[in-house]
Amino acid sequence: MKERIQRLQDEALSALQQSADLKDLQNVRVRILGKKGELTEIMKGMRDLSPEERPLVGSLVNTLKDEFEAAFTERQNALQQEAISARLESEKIDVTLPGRKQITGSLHPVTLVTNEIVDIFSRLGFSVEEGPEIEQDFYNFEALNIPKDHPARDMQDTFYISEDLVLRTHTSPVQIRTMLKNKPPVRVIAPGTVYRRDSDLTHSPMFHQIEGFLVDKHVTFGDLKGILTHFLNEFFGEGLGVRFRPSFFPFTEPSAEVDIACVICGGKGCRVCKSTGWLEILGCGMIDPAVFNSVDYDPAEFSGFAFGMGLERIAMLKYTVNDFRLFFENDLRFLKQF
Ligand code: 2U9
Repeated sequence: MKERIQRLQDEALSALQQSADLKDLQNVRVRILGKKGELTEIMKGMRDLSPEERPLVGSLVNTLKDEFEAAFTERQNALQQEAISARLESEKIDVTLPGRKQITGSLHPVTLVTNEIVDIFSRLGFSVEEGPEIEQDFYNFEALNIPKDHPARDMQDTFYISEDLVLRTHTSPVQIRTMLKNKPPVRVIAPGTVYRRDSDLTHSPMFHQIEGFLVDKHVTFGDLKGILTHFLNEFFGEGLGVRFRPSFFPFTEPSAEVDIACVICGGKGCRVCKSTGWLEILGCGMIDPAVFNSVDYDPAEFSGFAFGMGLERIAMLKYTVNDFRLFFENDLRFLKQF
């Protein structure tokens, strides 16, 4: 029996040493200490031993068991360490390699000019208002003093959804909604998408506008000139040439168009300004009393001014973009330059 135990001890310890991985190691354990393991069999056989032999064999079995457990733990630790080292080796990363390029988006030039214009007017106390793009006839035309027979209402110029619903042709209905909700004084800037049935080299059926208006007691055309001149100097630079020319809009009286000295030639005359030295940049005027009547403001008590500009045109002049269609093509080679 003693020899059998001794043999088993040599065999078991050498099997542990030779096990190549953790699975192998577990198999050795089962083979020795499992339910039908060799050491288990020896222990079962102990009941057949004489009382004199039993303590000696018992002590040998216990020693074998302790040594086996100790060797098992040692080998297990060694194999686990080997597994970790192998994994570290196989998953090694070279931190000196260049990183993967992060592709970051950029703001669309129309968004950039919108943000800048909103910032300038925010500093003057204007707040931003928005409204629906599908608009009722009343807000888009009627309240703005655009009569039933006005050409702007023609099917040729406006997208009709039904007899009473249109895709808004300007952001002016936002101002009507604002005035119906608030009593003066009001100071609002309204950026947004607008739609017109126009599509050629310089027109898109969808484009962007920003309009502003201010209503209070004693507002004059002088206030309008002052605010817009300040805005244009902030946006295009100090000392910019600015001129106001008489014009006509149904919703303002008197009305004006504003020109700035050509941003390309500085006023000398070039292809962009068609040799005039000037570029038309926005429209404006004193809000027509008829508009005040439709929102229940008393034109005897209040006066105000309004202005509007096309944002694609502003972006073209600010960033010297010569083709209007670039704003709508979403070509990343163009967009990522901003
Ligand atoms: C209310 C009263 C008056 C807004 C105005 C203009 C002049 C104007 C155009 C510029 C180029 C539109 O994008 S564009 O085609 N706009 O010339 N807009 S006055 O006047 C208003 C607006 C709302 C209640």
